[in-house]
Amino acid sequence: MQNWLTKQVSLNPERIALTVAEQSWTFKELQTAVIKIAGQLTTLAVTTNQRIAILAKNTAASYLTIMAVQQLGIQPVLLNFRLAKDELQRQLQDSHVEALLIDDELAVKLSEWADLPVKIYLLSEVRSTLSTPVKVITDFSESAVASIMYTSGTTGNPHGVLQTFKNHFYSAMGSALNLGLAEDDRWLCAVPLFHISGLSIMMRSLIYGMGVDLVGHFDDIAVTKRLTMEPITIMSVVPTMLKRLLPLVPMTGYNKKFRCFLLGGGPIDPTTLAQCEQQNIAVIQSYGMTETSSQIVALNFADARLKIGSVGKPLFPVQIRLANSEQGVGEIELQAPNLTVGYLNQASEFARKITPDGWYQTGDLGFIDEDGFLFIKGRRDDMFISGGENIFPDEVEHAYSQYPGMYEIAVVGKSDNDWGMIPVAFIISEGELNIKDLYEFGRQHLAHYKVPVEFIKVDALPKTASGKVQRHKLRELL
Ligand code: S0N
Ligand code: AMP
Ligand code: MG
Ligand code: MG
Repeated sequence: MQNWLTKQVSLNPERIALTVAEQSWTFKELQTAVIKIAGQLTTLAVTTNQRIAILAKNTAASYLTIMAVQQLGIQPVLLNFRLAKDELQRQLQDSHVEALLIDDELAVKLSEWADLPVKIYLLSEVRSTLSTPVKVITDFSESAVASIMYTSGTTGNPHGVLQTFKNHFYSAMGSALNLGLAEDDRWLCAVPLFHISGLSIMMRSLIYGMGVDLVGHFDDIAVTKRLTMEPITIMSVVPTMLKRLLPLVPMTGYNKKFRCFLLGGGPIDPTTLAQCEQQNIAVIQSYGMTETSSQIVALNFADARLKIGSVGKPLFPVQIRLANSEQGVGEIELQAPNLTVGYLNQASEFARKITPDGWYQTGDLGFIDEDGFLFIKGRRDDMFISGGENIFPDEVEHAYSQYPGMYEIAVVGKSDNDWGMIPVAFIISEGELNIKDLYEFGRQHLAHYKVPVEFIKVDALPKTASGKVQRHKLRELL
């Protein structure tokens, strides 16, 4: 296919492509700004490598820079700014990047990150560089990698998910064939661009010719104001965001053009969904993952009220099946053109998740009702989700295994009204460990959302005959 930005400029040059606070860019203006940044990156000679890492908040500068990198045929590696330095370092090493672009909104962390094994540039530095004239790529080849995002696994080591242009295209198609497209659609993006929840909005914008309203920080009051005052039609949310927004919905609802919240990224409680129904707020629940470049299963407008709690039916390009289903619940497996082509430099890790007959094993458990609607029923492994961020207990336990005096630690998720789940640790230690020190240690080595909020001292951990900790028994204790 022709470069989507070039194509969109030829189709809809004057349409609004991006709005950030009070500033807007048409597709033509967006292209001009993006090509300028592409030229500045070229001057800085960071464009000789196949990949460039970006660590950013949702700012106009980062949005334009991700696009600029793609326009040069380079793969942006999108990093989560909430990660600790150790975690970022592992991802930078795994992806073999040489340059890291950091958004100025994160400049306060610069001294902490200064010794990361890469050359660091602030986006303002890029912006003040002379722009070399550049040729952008003419085609977005289907097999070319458009973006890379890291996800962890049960073993705790991160995998770089390769998202191709084909993956993004089919993901956007699946979404549009379900939600429909309105010519004046404008999608509010408060979910991070470093997650597929956020980046998929940018990619849909290029494919649909749709406006994006980019929000830098999720502030529930400010977002409510935007949803009310601006002609925004759709907003992607994780459950934590929806729960914060609900009490603030104005009596008269949002602006007249508002169509729905697209909800995903983790399980939601039935009470919140019932409340949305009562308040007449349309919520389209969806199920997807980084490996599928966003949702693969979603409700539609007609069924959203009838099948509350379900994540819907597989989108047009997607097939799912349940494996080893006991009493109707089994692991969700899928085939789809938006499934990643694999993990960067870790082909065998990905191959392990593909069945002999070619289906991808998600690790999620589900149930399909008599009408074909999917209900998510937890995980095959111990992963749990806090505010849309995945937490793998092994990773947290591994970090703490280095802690002086710690004999054993087992981490499980405890349900929490705001975050969905929060991490709690059971520990066996030599003598009393200082809780504050334990907490601070975690914050040094792990993203803050992964740090246990409670450390419970025990004499023994429940184990199987083979010595594996029985986390379900610990969860029962909570
Ligand atoms: C929920 C968010 C916005 C909360 O962050 P907030 O309020 O901005 O926090 P800060 O002000 O930055 O910090 C305040 C304190 O809160 C801690 N904190 C921040 N986040 C979390 C968290 N998740 N869990 C626990 N604590 C958290 C901070 O650490 C800070 O504390 P201190 O000072 O002690 O450090 C934010 O977490 C957020 O943006 N979450 C969303 C992440 C997300 O988008 N996840 C989705 C990932 N999955 C996918 O992308 C696949 C599914 C998908 O594609 C999709 C998903 C949703 C909707 C649509 C789709 C789609 O298919 O298109
Ligand atoms: P990520 O790897 O960060 O993209 O997260 C994807 C995971 O989030 C999935 O494998 C599921 O475990 C979980 N997830 C996504 N959507 C839902 C949903 N609607 N209900 C329950 N879990 C979900
Ligand atoms: Mg994942
Ligand atoms: Mg906040």
